[in-house]
Amino acid sequence: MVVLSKPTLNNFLLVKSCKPSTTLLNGIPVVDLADPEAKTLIVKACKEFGFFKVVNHGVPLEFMSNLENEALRFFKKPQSEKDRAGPPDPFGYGSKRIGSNGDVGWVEYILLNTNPDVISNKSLSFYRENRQNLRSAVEDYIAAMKKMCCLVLELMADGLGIEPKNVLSRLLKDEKSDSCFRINHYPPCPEVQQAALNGRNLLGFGEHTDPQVISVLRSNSTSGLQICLTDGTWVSVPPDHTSFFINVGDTLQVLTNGRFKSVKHRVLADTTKSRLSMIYFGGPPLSEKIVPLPSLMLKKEESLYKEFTWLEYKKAMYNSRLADYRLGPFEKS
Ligand code: GA4
Repeated sequence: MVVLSKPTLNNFLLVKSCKPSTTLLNGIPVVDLADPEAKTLIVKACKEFGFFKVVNHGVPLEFMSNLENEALRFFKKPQSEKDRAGPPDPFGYGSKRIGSNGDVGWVEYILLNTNPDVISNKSLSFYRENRQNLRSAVEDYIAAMKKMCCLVLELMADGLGIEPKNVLSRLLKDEKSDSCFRINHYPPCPEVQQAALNGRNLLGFGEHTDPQVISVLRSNSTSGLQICLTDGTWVSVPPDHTSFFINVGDTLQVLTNGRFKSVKHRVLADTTKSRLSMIYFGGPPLSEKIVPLPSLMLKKEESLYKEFTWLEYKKAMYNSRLADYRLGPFEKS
């Protein structure tokens, strides 16, 4: 039994209900990784949405459901046991609080860093408290996500017509790559109905962009994910437990000098069904300078951003609220 103490709706973020338009609902780009046109479709999707769905990815469904089942086993544990892997520092188990600057959501989660050399104490204690099965399921899954992200980044470079092929993927392949992995569990929230009656939705995870280069999300079949289009409209993304969803992160926006936009997204809570999502965030090494890729820049094109390292960006990010426009202070005026 999941014990997230009863929400008093005032304590949680409520957002105005929005009816997504059906035409846009079906308009989320889908990329078949085996399609020879994949590189072109990826670039188009990154420019127009900062978001796309990946099919024909070669990751067996069983592989994803194995981790999903292991994760559910963890979230079903008594609260006191889960709390032993928290509070997040930022890694470890967390419930309702997101980050350390006052953001909350109707969610419990586990956040892990992926580099075995610099694995945090909280990640270690999470693994220690849990069955070996969970650790190997997480590690195998992360390895598969890293591989898929690198393939997507290589197709991206190809689609952008830049060289070398690994100009983006090397950031994740680097042994010091600062990537992380998150499993979010959104328990059903009956009080959502009450909020809906008042024309409001309850947030599972508030709007934000991902700070890293690229993120890949897989969820069960419960809806909730919404993305914000460039015109500011929010649209619901129909869940698909067999596919992956790719997000452009802030770092990739800078690397492409704004050609690709990091996508604002959020998750709404559900009345009856629980949602489980797993997200791999591919990040560069801490010392990496985040500047537009020289091979992409046109003659006389200037960077839209001041120079910064991933470490500097991370420091700023931990001082920010979830919904902040984190790239703002790094833009050239
Ligand atoms: C959003 C994307 C990832 O989930 C995350 C989040 C991180 C955290 O939960 O610790 C942050 C958030 C995320 C950006 C702003 C800060 C930090 C919570 C928060 C309020 C793991 C990440 O890398 O940045």
